[in-house]
Amino acid sequence: MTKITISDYSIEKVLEYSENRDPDQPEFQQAVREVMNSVIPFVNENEKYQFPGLIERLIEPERAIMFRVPWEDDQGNYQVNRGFRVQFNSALGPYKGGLRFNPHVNLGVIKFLAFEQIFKNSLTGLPLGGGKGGSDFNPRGKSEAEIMRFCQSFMNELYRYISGDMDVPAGDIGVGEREVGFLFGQYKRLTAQFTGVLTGKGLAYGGSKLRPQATGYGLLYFVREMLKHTSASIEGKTVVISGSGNVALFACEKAIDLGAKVIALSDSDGFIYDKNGINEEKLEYLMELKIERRGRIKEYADEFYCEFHKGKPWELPCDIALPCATQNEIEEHDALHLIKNEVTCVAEGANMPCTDKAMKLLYRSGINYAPGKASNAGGVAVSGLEMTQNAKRLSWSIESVDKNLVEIMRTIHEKCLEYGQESSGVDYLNGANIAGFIKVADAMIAQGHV
Ligand code: NDP
Ligand code: 2IT
Repeated sequence: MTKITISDYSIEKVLEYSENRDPDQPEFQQAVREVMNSVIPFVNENEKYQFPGLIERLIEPERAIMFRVPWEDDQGNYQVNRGFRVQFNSALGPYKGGLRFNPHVNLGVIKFLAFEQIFKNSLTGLPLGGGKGGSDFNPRGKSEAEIMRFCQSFMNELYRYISGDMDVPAGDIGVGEREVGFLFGQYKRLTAQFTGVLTGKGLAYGGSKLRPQATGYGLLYFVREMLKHTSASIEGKTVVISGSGNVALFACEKAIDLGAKVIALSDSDGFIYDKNGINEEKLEYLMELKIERRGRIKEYADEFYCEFHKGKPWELPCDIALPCATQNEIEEHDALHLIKNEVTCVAEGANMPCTDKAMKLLYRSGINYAPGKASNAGGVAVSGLEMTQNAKRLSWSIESVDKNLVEIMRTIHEKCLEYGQESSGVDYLNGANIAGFIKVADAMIAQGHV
């Protein structure tokens, strides 16, 4: 096994070390590469961070839990899925991060998400460590009863490893308010404790106002800051959004609210292209379609006589592109289409939706590009506010949560400028990675070699 010596930090050495340890985790290696490309040059220039073992600890989860999730489907068949919780870093606070239920989930995917979460949570300024979990369970087509049985079985194992002061999960792909409700119910039954052990809860039992909206709204607040910095505004801009889940729909709502024209949304079947723009009435239909009925995006095209196409929406001309579906959904050829069509801003609602090559192409073409750990941090930020409200047994008003969210997104933007301002523009990736790293590294150094 290669060892990294402090006198010899190089990006290549660190990546070789990481890849040798987990060669079968491409998404995790991609996330490590993306962070280390910013952090290692910074460490080399700042002696304080040349602390023995710091980088090795940073890329090694404190704990990774894997467990069996047996459940029974509606036909009486026994099913078995795999559950995960990666508790990556608790230097800043209890592990915090969502749960993803999706057939593509494996240990490497959860590790990439938990790793990204460390820096994102650091950027929020709140006392949150980084973690993530989930299962390869596919919720698509499952009945409500099956979802509940699955969630209960998942929690039968997970409850041993979480608590309001230790690890606080929330939602992510395939896990929304319904699933959080079932998970919370089972946790309460197993422990007889009513605590803020999960966020994204329903309003009736400890959820925060605006938590469902927070990631999408926060994304648009961040985009507003990016455009303001170049003396531009969202008003009148054409926006393409991928996905039509929690993040995408509320990003769409806030974009419309701020005067933009949203012409596309998607799901894993394809995308709708509505030349006239999605208005409030159509958005109401979409919320009912995707959140209540869990239907397919194509039904929107049938309802409002617009185009539906298979594939991804990145060939559509737009000013602002907001990938809000999943990792690596903008590949090199997609980025080339966006550049050809003169997109001016790409901000990530999803986690790591751009491949390495796509990201570099966008940045080098002078496009205002924001990485998810900065631009989608609004969701976990309001989760942090939910934890505070739960601890105080209080519920804040919409106005109060929104004001906090706006301020947190503005501050994250400022931190990106502090470490990412270049003569040619803002390198938001470097800015976010370095600002996120500094706080975590300071805490890790102070707490010793643990
Ligand atoms: P949802 O499950 O609510 O929605 C996911 C959306 O993305 C659906 O429209 C889904 O389509 C689509 N999608 C999922 N996988 C694929 C795929 N492989 N190809 C094409 N489309 C796909 O999840 P969220 O909206 O919560 O999450 C979306 C992204 O945002 C994820 O990357 C998540 O990690 C990130 N994120 C979420 C936060 C949150 O608070 N929820 C916070 C910060 C980031 P279909 O219905 O067909 O599967
Ligand atoms: O990726 C994310 O930041 C989330 N899925 C939200 C995590 C949270 O704890 O609210």
